Amino acid sequence: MTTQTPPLAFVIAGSEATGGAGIQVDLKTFQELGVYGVGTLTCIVSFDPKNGWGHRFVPVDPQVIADQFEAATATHDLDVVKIGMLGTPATIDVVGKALASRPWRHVVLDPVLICKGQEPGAALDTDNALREQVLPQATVVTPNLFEAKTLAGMDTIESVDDLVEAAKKIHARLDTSAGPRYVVAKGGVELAGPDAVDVLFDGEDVTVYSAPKVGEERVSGAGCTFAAAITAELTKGADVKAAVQTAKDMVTQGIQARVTANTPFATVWQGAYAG
Ligand code: PXL
Repeated sequence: MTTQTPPLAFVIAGSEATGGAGIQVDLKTFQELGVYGVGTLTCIVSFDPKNGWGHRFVPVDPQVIADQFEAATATHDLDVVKIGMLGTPATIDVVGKALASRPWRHVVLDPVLICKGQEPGAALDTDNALREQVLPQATVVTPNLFEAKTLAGMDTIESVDDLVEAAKKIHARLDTSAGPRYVVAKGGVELAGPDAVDVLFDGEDVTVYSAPKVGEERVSGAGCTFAAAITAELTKGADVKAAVQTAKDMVTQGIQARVTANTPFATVWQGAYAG
């Protein structure tokens, strides 16, 4: 009998009960790319079908988050982690401290800033906590257009040049003393033009990734799939440039094969990725 150790990736994220976003997507993406997934749950989001599919949001107790992190990291030697939805300053505090308690080869941050079910007053506190406690620890950050505007402090992003400027501004907030840091700013369907454009800034060079848009509608789970695919590829030893290309390919194919449902939006099918 041979024993085989697959590559192991860790994700700290929320549950989205329909299977279309959050940690469900992260673990599916890891599996699709041949990576064994280990997950710590931060919150539970249940859309409300009686109420316009609004987000019902319940945070996991901070001590329970710390306990999950302890169990996961004591069981496995994990050196690559993806951070998804955190949701409250208390969650950000416990995750920020847990991250800082040990070294990582890569911390991939999908800076999920808002969830419709949260109190509006809490959003600014949450944004600030994320910016102060988690963002500096990230090696790769994957903001969408809205998150890029917020994190860069820009009013508008209307062109690929603006997107590059945002990526550079966000890069300036990362801790480059410990090694190279990367920002992947995603244009998505909201950035005008025929193509879905993403830009990678590594502190020196800009790489532009482009693929024809698949429709003009947002598809749920694209951001989660993208960051999770980067995480899986980095776990397997890819460099960041190549990991982003694989993630882009997987999301494009997953949107082409999207899963329609009773929600007003479709979701990415990770299983469509042909490699
Ligand atoms: O797609 C962003 C996202 C991430 N994580 C969770 C979510 C959502 C959006 O609904 O619910 C848990």
